[in-house]
Amino acid sequence: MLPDNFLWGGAVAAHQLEGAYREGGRGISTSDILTSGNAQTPRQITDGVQPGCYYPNHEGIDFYHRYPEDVALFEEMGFRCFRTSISWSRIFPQGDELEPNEEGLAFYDRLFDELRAHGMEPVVTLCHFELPYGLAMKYGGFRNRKLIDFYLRYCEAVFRRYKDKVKYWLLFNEINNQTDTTRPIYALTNSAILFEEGENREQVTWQAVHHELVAGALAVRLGHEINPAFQIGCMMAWVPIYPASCNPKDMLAATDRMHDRFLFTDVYVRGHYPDYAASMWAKKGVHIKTQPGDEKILAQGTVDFISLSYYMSAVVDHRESADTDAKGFAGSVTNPYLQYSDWGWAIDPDGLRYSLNQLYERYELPIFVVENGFGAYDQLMNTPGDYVVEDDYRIAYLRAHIQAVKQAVEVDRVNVMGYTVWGCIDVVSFGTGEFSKRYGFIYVDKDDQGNGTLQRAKKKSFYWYQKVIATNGEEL
Ligand code: BGP
Repeated sequence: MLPDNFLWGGAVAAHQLEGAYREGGRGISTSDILTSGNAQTPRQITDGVQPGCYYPNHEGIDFYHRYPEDVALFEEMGFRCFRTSISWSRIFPQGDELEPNEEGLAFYDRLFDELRAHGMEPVVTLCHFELPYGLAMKYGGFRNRKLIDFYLRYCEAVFRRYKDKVKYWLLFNEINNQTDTTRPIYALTNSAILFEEGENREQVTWQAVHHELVAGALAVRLGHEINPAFQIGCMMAWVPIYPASCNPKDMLAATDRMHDRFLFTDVYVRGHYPDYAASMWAKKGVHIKTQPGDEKILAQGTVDFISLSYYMSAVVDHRESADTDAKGFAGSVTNPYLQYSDWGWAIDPDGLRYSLNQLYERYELPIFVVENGFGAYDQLMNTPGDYVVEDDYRIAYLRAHIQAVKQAVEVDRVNVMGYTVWGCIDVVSFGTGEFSKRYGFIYVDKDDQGNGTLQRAKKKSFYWYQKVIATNGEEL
């Protein structure tokens, strides 16, 4: 059995659903300059907001105005928690102001009050893929150490304001995405960095990572000073990397690639860089500039829990000749034992159980699965009844993954705090900017060009998840 206080719910991020991108004094954020793309064409980063370009996040699903209706639907499903993020540029429009924007703060007061009134614990990501664009333009993003102060000023403002409304906080969403320096969207969304022509991307990225780890540790300390009951966690994109064969060289290659992930959790949980960091950086030709006192900061600001997103696994083959262009995940070869989604993501529920075990064995800290879900093209039914989409494929994916969480808890004794389904209501896809890559239990009438009434309607999975929560995961 899962514990009675298991945090069932759903997850979203401000920039993917709020819309109202210039309302309430909000400044432009790094996600506002991303056009829409699709499975073949990547999203473009434009030079500021350009006339004539389509930016799907500007409207999102207009959650900013419609949240009461959505929160009522979440309550109907029985959510015990709801994970969203605060849009940093609603609070500090340019990022470097001395005082926060009251209108922005007031919006989240209303949202968190609404959630609590409907029985949901807010789980809040401080920085989910959007930083004030001003910080990118004026300071070069997190490559600049000054960003630590701006981040802390922002954290302090929201920690104090929502001290009695929010208990669970996440520092930086999927902080490890940026280790893939081949895709500039990650540097932009993780760190407000726009790469310059010819610069050493690894150097810039790992320096930014250091600043973010220091900023995160300081935020943990600050948060605990403001309210000792705060639970503050890191947030990782967790993709377990399997060896392509039992050739020990593949095993070593997999271990090596996992270091890109473990480095972050090692620092967050143990409070210091692991020894392998030095060889990783040396291999990449990276030299991290630190300041006296950084070590102490990291040691004193360790997290209370680990949170992660889990969608897929990947496979590494040590041979340079291997076809690593397979599917979904950079540098991965195809896994013949798994099925893939329409976007090439390997469907692997056992990989979730495996990951929970790996992390728990290593750290013995509670783990929160704050993202898991199935992006798919949904077909509206010709004659809708109680629901408008028969999404049995989504139910099958979620059922298998929840089963995996249960086995991890019940059989392997991993301490899992909760599980929130990504995109519990249809939102703009982060990776492609499409709207037709849908994850929701709730359908939103909108297409890839931005047309639609934005009306909400239930899918079959809505009723399924309602039953899952009502039985605390016993009926899947
Ligand atoms: C994670 C992000 C989310 C999200 C999700 C699904 O990387 O934290 O913001 O959108 O993945 O990805 P996508 O929208 O690209 O399908």
